[in-house]
Amino acid sequence: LQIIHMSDLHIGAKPHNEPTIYNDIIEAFSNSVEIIKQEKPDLVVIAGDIFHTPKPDNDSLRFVMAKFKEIASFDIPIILAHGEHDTPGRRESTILQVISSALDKVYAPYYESKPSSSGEPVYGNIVKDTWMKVRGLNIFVYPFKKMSQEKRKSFSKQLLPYYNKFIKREGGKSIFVGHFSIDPIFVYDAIATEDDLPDANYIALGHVHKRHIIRGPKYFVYPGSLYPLDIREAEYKNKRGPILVDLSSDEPSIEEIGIPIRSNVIGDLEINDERQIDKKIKGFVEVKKVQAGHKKPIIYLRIRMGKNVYSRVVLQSIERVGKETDVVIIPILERVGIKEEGTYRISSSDRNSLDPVFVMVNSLKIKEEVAKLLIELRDASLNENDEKVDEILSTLSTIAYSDLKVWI
Ligand SMILES: [Mn+2]
Repeated sequence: LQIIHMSDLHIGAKPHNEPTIYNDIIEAFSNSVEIIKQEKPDLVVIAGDIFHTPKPDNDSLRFVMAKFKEIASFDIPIILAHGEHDTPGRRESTILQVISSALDKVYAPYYESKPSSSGEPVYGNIVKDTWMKVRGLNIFVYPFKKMSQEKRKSFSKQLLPYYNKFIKREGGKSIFVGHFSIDPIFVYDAIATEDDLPDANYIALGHVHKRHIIRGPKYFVYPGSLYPLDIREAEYKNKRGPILVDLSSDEPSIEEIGIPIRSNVIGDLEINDERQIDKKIKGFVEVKKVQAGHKKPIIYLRIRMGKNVYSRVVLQSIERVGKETDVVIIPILERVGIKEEGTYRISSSDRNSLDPVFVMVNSLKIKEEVAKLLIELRDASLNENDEKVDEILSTLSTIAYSDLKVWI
């Protein structure tokens, strides 16, 4: 009993509007499908964020459907879990539901909330609705819903305990598939802890873009993003590609299958004099190009600009050098040494920089209280909770009013 587990493909993403990355992401999935055709597992599980957006471009959609058809032609079923990127905010069919209704052997379990008349717990029904049996294996797909962080947490607290009842009652082998982060793997938006995870033989997770493989007491894996989507992910030195899980014996065996990925490198340069920019950048790029071998690298170039250097001049230089060396250079500009003029820097190694509240407070110079409300407002509107939207708007206007009073 073998499973290929992947997640966070983000097909259709075009970070920094860079076609090379768009194509690389597609190629990475293509190569993974070749591995699937070689290994011929009993099942393929993709644990969310197959697409980068709920309505992917037609080329991405056509490509994914062709690849799924190829896999299905080997009589291998595909289980798709929904992630935050491929689930629409409105109540409408999801792209994964569309695909699964069009293709044989492709399943995308989805829980549609039904009004409960009695107010009785419906969690048992949710588990039942999103539970599948394929080749004797029980597959539980945790439902993904666009909800606020708090709601997601209380939902998981109530729903997760139900899985063990079903797992025990059914017996045999079982896997649990979910798209969420857990404490302590990724604390910031965790909705549960490792202890809360069901006692399935294997737990196929998605959402965390850095690879994590945990072999016992619970066996769970975050395969991570298939291709680095930004400078932060370019720093992850893990293998990329499918995870091959063998459930034949008591303890699952977990194997990483690497696929070739273009090297994504990070460079740091400090520029204080505009006259030497081209030479400096070119020298750096040439070295990285040689190190990368046969396939030209993608270079995330972090440039610390001195006081008298114009960002426009730096960007023009990068464009020139990129063309000349035929290398994709993604500039990340930071201003140094003029803090007093009101500029700021967010270091990517700073854990806090992942926190949207921190980013908003520092970049927009707003109160923490307001930043939190704005994030809640976004969640409420995604969730189409009109009541909550009104409530937040009225709170915001009160805060703004009391702020104004200080100035009047
Ligand atoms: Mn993702």
